[in-house]
Amino acid sequence: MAFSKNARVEDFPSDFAWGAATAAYQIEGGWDTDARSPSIWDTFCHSKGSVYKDQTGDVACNSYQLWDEDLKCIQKLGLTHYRLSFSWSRLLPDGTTRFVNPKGVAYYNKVIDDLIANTIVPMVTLNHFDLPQVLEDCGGWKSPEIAELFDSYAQFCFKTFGDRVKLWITVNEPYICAKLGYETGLFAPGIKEPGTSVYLVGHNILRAHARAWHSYNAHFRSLQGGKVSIALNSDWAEPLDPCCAEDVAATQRYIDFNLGWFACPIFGTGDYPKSMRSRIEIQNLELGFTEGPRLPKFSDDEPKPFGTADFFALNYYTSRKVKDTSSRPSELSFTGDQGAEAIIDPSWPVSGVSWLAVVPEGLRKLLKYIKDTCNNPAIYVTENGFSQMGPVELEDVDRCRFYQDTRQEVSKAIKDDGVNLKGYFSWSLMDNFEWADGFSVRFGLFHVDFSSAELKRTMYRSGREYAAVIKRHRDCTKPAN
Ligand code: GBH
Repeated sequence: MAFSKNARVEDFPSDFAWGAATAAYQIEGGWDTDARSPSIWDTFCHSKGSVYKDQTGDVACNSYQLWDEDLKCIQKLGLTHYRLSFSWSRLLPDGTTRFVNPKGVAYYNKVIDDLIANTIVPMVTLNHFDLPQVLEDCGGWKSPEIAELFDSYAQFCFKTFGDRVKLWITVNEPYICAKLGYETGLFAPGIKEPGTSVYLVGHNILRAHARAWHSYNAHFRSLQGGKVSIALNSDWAEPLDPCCAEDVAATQRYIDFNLGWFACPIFGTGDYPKSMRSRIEIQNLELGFTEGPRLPKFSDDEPKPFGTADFFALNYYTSRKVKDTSSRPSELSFTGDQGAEAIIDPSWPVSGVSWLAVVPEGLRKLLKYIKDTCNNPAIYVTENGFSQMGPVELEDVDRCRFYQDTRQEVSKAIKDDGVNLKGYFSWSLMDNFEWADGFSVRFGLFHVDFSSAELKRTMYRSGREYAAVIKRHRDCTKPAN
């Protein structure tokens, strides 16, 4: 019984990827160093009242200078994989390939080379929320031209780093980027245009992603042999009242509006979920909205998203109970279209931030759902983690428990549900700039002392436990000789 919480490492495939993830803006700092131009997050943070205590990522973990310290953290954990993102505006300060910043290229070359020298596999995200501000000034993700610009950036990265990087993520969490950036305005660029821009942005991200995947497929795959996907975040969801047909339908809608929005075009029908099309149509009539279709169509004149992922990249954090609200009158908004209210079950413990109800079994269920609805793809969990708020606890026993429970669920997904799970990346390698929550929320396996100039990294207990798991797994899968 005492060991029931510990997943059997033997249940994980011998080539399982044990990783941790970060994102450029959250860790790098050096926001105006060496020709880097501002991203929308620099602008957002520098405008007062957007982020907790007006904190910024100007310095963050200073990984632009302190990469060696990050590498030590990665080595101490014994990670097999490390997921990082590139800062587009560091590599291409005017957003285009007209000018390449050699210092930016040198920085990422060093990171990648050091990882490979230590037999750590890099997984690179091309854009993790930090769109170059110059491109935002021309319409950003709302502009149709962004797809081509993103494709050029992606091809530049494949060309420059693809001899060594074999796992690519085009865009991180299009759902969050579109909804928080352009619907609620809680994230950069802070635009509040409910019910309209969110779908346009989602659409242009899909177009951009599809172009980049097709470029890789046509021009790089045969030579470089890598894989390209897009990281989709999703809650798991269950009906508030399982006996209520409306709640059951609303739950499916909730998943459709979250995961299906991007997964259906890529892994499913090739189009947006039917429930999205029909709910938006109903709301248009209801609200007398006549200015255009809101949810765009995929054009026949350019690469389509269907089939444009070589694996499924899932970011999972939490779960919700869902209540139908489709007959409630609403304003023009994404949530009104969805016709569903998301509720945190009072029996679920909440970690740090209020949105993060701890539901490890939701991950197992979501993995099974993806297996069943997305044609049994190879899956990486590209993010999953547990936050702390308030006083630092280096002995982070709640986080340890969370990771133990999660590994247990993940091992069941592999062993009992036959999910083709290739790897798991914990969010995050170290405490970092947690977007609108600034430095008040800590997700790290390493603590970062933001009050000291050295930004000292110290392993949490959860980091020690993760290192032990990875080591046990390595020992038990080592070929005998
Ligand atoms: C991921 O987003 C990100 O990829 C990563 O960069 C981030 O650090 C990590 O999660 C932890 O948040 O309830 O209105 O306050 C996960 C998506 C975005 C979900 C923020 C919760 C809070 C919005 N998260 N959101 S709100």
